[in-house]
Amino acid sequence: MVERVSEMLLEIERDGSDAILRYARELDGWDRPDVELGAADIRTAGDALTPEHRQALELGAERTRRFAELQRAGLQDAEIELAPGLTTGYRYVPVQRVGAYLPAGKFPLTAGAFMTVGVAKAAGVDTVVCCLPPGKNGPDPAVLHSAYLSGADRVFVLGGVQALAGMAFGLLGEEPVDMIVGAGNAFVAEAKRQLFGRVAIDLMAGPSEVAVLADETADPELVAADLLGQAEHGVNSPAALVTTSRALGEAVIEAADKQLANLSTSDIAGPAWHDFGSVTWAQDAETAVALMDDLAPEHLEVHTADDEHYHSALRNYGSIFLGQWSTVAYSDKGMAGTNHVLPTAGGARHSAGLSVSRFLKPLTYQRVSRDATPLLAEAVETISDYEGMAAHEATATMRLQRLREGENR
Ligand code: HSO
Ligand code: ZN
Repeated sequence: MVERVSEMLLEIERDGSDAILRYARELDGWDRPDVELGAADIRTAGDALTPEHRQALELGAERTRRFAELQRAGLQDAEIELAPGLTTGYRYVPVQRVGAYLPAGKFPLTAGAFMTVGVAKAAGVDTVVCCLPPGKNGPDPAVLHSAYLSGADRVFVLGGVQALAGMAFGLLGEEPVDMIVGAGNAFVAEAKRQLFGRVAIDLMAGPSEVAVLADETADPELVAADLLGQAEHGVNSPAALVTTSRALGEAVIEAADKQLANLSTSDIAGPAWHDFGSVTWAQDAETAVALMDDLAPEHLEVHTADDEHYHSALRNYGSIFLGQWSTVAYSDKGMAGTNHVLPTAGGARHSAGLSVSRFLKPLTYQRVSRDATPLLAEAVETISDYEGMAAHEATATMRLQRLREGENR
């Protein structure tokens, strides 16, 4: 697959839009002359949905935007005078062009648009281009409507490697994007990995994960439901329970089996739970925290008598859900406002999920006054001299000379 993707990328870069349209025809079955949707198609996609569905999506778009705005407000430009006449600072500047991939897959995950397009727009990104693969009957209307609600600037009905190539190389009448965000199938992930460097990416997402930390006060049926709720993502989706209560652990195993028997997606959640599920007993709260921090799950639920204790003690997770009333699906679907693009496979040990800050560059500046020159220039002469960098040294020396000559420029 690595080779196939790299061949496709090279070919598309060489042949441009023609190659993209050919792949759209061959791989996506899209045989219209154009892959870009017009403004009217985008605006009216929601007409195919029920009013309740439209309302739910509007709520998700709005909450996700408000949460992103909160984070944006927390990122303040700042300045400090480090020494008399030496002023340094930074200001947050948004990335100009972002490409968002909205997958179709076995489930049309509509909230993906809120998390990528919506958050990029909240950060102030000028242009967000979206690609979504067509299903049997064209693009999914709910995904399209979500893209519309999130403020997508241009939408292409394009999937897979050709979509990522089109965005990164700037084909189809688009300029190249600076960053590609959003998850897709294995080919999309591989294309994203190969394009990284040429463009920035959000993160490399593995199978979706959930972990629950529960004590004897937890409701085993809710815990089991929430574990299966994410096991449903794929047959290799890990779902872990860490509990300080053996009885609770046993009750959850029993409840999960019962629920699986009636779940329409048990062909996915069942194998995931049996092959990648786990129940671990921890002898005390401290051990439970250590086990969880080691796991560093994408989603972490806490169902205990003292959730806030765990909230302050835990350090490694993508997003945490506090108390039995807070379930992962609320964030997944955009209802909680938080981003569901989160690190998997232990990535939470070193990174956080996608947020407005990913689209903002804290650009630094410095302003040195004439009077501050000796302070900087003499030290730079000394250091450059030691390093043998004569041209660097000269930039400092010349300024000291100007100063001595009494120049005011
Ligand atoms: N849990 C997925 C997101 C999602 N799940 C959306 C359902 N809908 C990755 O965080
Ligand atoms: Zn999910």
